[in-house]
Amino acid sequence: MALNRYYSVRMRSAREAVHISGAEGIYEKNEVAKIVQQYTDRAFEHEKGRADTIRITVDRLRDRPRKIVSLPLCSLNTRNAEAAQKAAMKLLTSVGIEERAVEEAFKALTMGLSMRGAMLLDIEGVRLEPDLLRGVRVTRMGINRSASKDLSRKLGRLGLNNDTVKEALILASKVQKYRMVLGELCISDDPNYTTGYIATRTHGYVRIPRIKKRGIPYGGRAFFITGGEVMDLIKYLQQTPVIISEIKPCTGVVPLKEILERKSRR
Ligand code: PML
Repeated sequence: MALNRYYSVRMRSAREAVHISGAEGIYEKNEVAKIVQQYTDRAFEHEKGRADTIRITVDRLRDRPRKIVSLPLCSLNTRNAEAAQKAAMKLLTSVGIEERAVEEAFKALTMGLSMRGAMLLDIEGVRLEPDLLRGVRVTRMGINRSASKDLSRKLGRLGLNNDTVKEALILASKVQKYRMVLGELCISDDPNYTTGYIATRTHGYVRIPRIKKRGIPYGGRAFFITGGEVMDLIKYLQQTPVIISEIKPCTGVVPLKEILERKSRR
């Protein structure tokens, strides 16, 4: 049997043991050296400061990556954290997640601890991840060349063609592909990055500006999940290679009401 030609490339950088940046993708062998160089440059040039430790891991994938379609992307125009939280609440409860679960997630994500991975909550807000301090890291995801070009073009029209948005959309699309996941809430832990998002299969990837005040150095991700085997979900999130091969529409600001009326088109 021919060897799989895909490699997972992951980077994490830190300064004085404090996390600065991370990146990951799935690439063909002939692209790996160039990507390692790009990730290294990125770690050195990050606005949070120059990294003093950069860890890059390259693993050949045993399984062929599963090709998936991205979530469609749009933005709200929320004015402040209160409006952002209300919008997030409406989006998440509209897919069956209970208010108390969303409240629990906001509480945990804004209490001042940043976990490395995502927290898992059932629809009532009970935490399900085996390691409550580390959470669950989503890895083994990427985008192929033609989809990446298409995504850059679509995001470029919105002034959003940057690694942060691209990588968050790739991650959210992988996560929502698993049926047990009903929704995701993300607040960046970058103190200068105040846009978060909600992702659901019904509404797509909805960017939520001003979800936190500038200067707050914590955040994270919460995945809301419904009945099923949690360990199978964790295995999927951490080990199943997934590659985005098609990009759904990316639109600018859409009123919340319109998003809530939208049914899944995927
Ligand atoms: C992160 O990885 O820090 C979270 C990024 C959230 C991106 C939200 C967006 O601008 O679409």
